[in-house]
Amino acid sequence: MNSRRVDLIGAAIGLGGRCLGSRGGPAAIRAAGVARALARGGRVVRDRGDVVAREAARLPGRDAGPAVAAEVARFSLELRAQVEASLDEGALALVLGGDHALGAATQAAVGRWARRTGRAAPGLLWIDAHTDANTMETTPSGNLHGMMLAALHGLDVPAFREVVAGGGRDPRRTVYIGTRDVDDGEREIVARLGCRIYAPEEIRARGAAEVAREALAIAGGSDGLVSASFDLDCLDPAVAPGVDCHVPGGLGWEEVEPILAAVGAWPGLVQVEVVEVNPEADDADGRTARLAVAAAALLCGG
Ligand SMILES: [Mn+2]
Repeated sequence: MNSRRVDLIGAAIGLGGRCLGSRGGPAAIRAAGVARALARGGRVVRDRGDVVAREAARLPGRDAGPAVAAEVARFSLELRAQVEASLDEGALALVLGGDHALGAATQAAVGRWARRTGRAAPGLLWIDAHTDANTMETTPSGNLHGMMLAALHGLDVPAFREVVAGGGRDPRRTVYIGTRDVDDGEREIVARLGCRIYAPEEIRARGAAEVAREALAIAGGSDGLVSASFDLDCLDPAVAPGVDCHVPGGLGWEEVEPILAAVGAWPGLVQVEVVEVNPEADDADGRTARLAVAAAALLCGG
């Protein structure tokens, strides 16, 4: 078992989502025992604490307005610095979320770390019901948690402009898994960029283990370096109700588990995150937070 250190970083943000509930995600995942689960798996865990988004006045309508954009940007620069520091120390950075807007910071941190150390941008496994590839022009909802991959892949999203600077990622090494809710504008963007999408039907038809192998080969490229972002809404809402956006037709835990295990066993894994846990929508017994703990343990090689 790899005894490499895991750095826990909470990303307490809900501003990028439909509601603010996801800001309680890191606390819920900690309360469900994430540190204990990682320690049981033989990992040395250091908790770097939470990066916390402040309140910001949201304008009615599709564009949440300048206060939200400014606070998302401020929060993201702080989170990006935490993840970069962790990568510089050779730890596996595990980020707990928090709405998925946090991905601009975490994935830009991976890209910046790679460039700074003379590497190509690592590949990215995006395990999510959504492609998160909208821009302000294409987004139906206006929610920033659906735009950060557009920004990371070089499209202009003003709120993330400074955050992704120097940290852009290679879309041909970005692979979506379990994705099934793609807006029209996103479909065009993702196809043009050349990202691979494994929808739930393909995973069921071919088997999760085979899809995981193929996805890791694409994302790994020639150097094998990858990061992984796991949105709990990849799972079916009947399995994981405690999320911000419920999309029917999702994967079962038995389908996601081998994928997370394969990612966690991948030697070139540099950063992972478990996001979109919304305790306000979860079962009374915290079922989704417990699944987030199990996912984190698998992603960290436990
Ligand atoms: Mn999602």
